Amino acid sequence: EYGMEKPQGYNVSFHYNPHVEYHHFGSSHPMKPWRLTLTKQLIVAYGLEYTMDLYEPRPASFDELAVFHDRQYLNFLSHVTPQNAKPDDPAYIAFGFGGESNDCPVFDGLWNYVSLYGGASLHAAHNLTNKQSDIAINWSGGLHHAKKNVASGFCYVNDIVLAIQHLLTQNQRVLYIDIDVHHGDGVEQAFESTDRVFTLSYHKYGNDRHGYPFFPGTGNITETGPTDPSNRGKGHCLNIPLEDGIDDEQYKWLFKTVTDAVVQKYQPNAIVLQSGADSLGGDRLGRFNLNIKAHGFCIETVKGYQRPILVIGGGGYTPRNVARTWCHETSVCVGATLHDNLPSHIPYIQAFQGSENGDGILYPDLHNTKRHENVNTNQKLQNLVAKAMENLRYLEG
Ligand code: TV7
Ligand code: CA
Ligand code: ZN
Repeated sequence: EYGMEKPQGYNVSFHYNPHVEYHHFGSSHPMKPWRLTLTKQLIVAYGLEYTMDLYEPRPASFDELAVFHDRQYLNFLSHVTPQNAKPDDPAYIAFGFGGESNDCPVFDGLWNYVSLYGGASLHAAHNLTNKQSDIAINWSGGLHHAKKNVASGFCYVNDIVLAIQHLLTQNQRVLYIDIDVHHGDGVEQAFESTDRVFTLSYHKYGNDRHGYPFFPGTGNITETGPTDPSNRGKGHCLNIPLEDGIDDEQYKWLFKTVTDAVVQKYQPNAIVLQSGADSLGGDRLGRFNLNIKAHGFCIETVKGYQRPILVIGGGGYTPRNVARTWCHETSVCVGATLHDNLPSHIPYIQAFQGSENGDGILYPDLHNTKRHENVNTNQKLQNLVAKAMENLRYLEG
């Protein structure tokens, strides 16, 4: 009778334009767009492409990006090339380029790159508002540091802000959750004066032994948005600052306790989840000790809230583990279980072979306390949760 019923599944869509892969920030730069090639290859090798609607979105237009960004800034972004760039030009510095760190280099095809990842997040957001998808995925997006007229921390255009702005046309309240190891400052700032977006970021916070703050240097527990009670955004932001080496059990407990409370109190109509993979153990820039399944637990938890979800990428600087994590999380979205042995027909299989690279398996052990000793005690995390709950009391009015 009911045996042939379609299982209660989710409509998942995957938004990806493979042209993003062909862009290079420079050989020594940690941001490697080809991590997306590896990710797509794992997804295809596991057969996950047949479980989702696949889209190859067009690049976003100047006007679509101008919904958030300043036109002068976009003018600069759309015309600057490595050949015509003038690093001493005050506009160049003001727009976040140059400086000694060279976090945001001018590279060939920059405008194409930013419009491709921006277009993919916008297309994914449209699929949610059209109700064509329950979960829409864009692993090429999640560039949370970009401001309306400044590039910052490898981010030029803020695809997340643009996607949330679109979601707000059909949803009264949007919850933004950010598990990248860095603070999601650009998204927080963009929506600091509205109560229609709640931003929640988990990140490393604090100074290193030389006294340099971990980038971008903001996101302490005390930072809850504007303090003026007449500002509608007051209290609609929560930051969870963490120290080096946090492990799976601690992170899972913390994530579930705090996020459950935010969802219960804020009652969002849609959720945007930035799933930066630099919070994994073994990341080139990260400081945590998380394994892939603990990172994926956050996606599982958010899926359990049964709201439309936009899942986007972000950081992630050890490409083989970025690919593993985002492949695993794609499987979580569609509700599939993957075998730990990688399928053999992966074009860049060498990237995943050898004891250093994870021995041909999907879920290698990334916990390494020699690399990052865990200085988060359970007591400190309990205090943090208590402060977070205190901050949330503002939502009760
Ligand atoms: C979302 N960390 C982005 C994260 C952005 C982090 C930073 C680098 C870095 C840049 C390079 C490079 C690097 C090995 C690492 C304060 C400074 C840093 C003095 C030199 N290698 C995301 C941005 C962060 C660029 N920036 O959240 C070219 O690391 O810490 C900083 C800024 C300025 C002064 N300098 C140190 O994950 C996508 N940058 C190699 C080449
Ligand atoms: Ca974060
Ligand atoms: Zn990051």
